[in-house]
Amino acid sequence: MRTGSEMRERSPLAAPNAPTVTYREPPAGALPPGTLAAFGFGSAAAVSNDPRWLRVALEPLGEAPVELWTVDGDVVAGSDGDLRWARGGGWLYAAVECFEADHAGPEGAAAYAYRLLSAFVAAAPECHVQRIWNYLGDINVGAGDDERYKQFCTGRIAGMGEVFAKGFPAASAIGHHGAKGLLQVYLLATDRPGSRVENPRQVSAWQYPRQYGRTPPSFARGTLLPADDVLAISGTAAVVGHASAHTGDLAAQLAETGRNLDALLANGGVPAGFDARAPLKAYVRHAGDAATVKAFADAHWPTAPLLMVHGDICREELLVEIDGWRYR
Ligand code: 3EB
Repeated sequence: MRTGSEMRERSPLAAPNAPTVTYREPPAGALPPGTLAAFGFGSAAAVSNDPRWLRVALEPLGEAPVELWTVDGDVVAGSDGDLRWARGGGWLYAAVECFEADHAGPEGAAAYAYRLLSAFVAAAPECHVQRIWNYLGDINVGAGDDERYKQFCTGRIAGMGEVFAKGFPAASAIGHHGAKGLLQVYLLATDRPGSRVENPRQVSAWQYPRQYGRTPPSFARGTLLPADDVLAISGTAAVVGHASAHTGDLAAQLAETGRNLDALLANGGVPAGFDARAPLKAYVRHAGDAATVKAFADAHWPTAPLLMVHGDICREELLVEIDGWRYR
């Protein structure tokens, strides 16, 4: 059997395998070998000093698995103040948790988190950010341009350093119901560029018109990870063009979200649909809608692992958002 390092010596240009993302029973002991990151969801999830472990402030709706990112190769991990990281097999996980009260609100906290992450990634061999997740509380509180999500967007771009100048990564930004003022941001980066994928049914988020705030959201609809065998899919909702569709109608928003996902997969050149290797996450605004969301997912993608969490979507009229991965 060849080891990972022997394979890289034989073909130095071959990309390392992308991490596999799986939902598992919470591990009884130590994290399995090759674990780059592990996520527990909600207040009942374990806490750990392992820098690779993050307790996400989103409550699970139904089953509460642990999400594991696994790479081919040895993993080393560490922490530095509010930042934690792990690297292995050419891939880097980095996370920042902070409280808005220490940074004068959501804008300052976002700028701080992105500055820390940008500086860390810029100094790393794995300096190409592929995918990023953002969780903040009370995301829809505040009117007009003062809505907290919009303040977050302004801080996010202010804190984005040079590593984001090549183009934005795929992302999700979700409202949690956990500790007041907690901001959680974590990312996946690697040692070579991926390719951004946009959705032909949707205006690119960074080109949203002024009505959505002073600072358009800085994310791509998806990233094709090197070497083009995995599509990392941003939070996808019932947005058509730049407008929210089907206000107040969950079934219609789900159907529209499904069409957006289909269009993104096609544009990314990956196979249609979601299968057993394509874990999905659904962010559900009203816990009472979980059964309807699950029924939709079961009907459309019967074999795809689904994790549902209670989360607010960044536009108040949107009831559900879905993200995930599509492995070729
Ligand atoms: C949308 O399509 C829905 O601000 O990072 C989806 C994914 C959304 C990411 C972000 C926002 C973000 O505009 C909202």
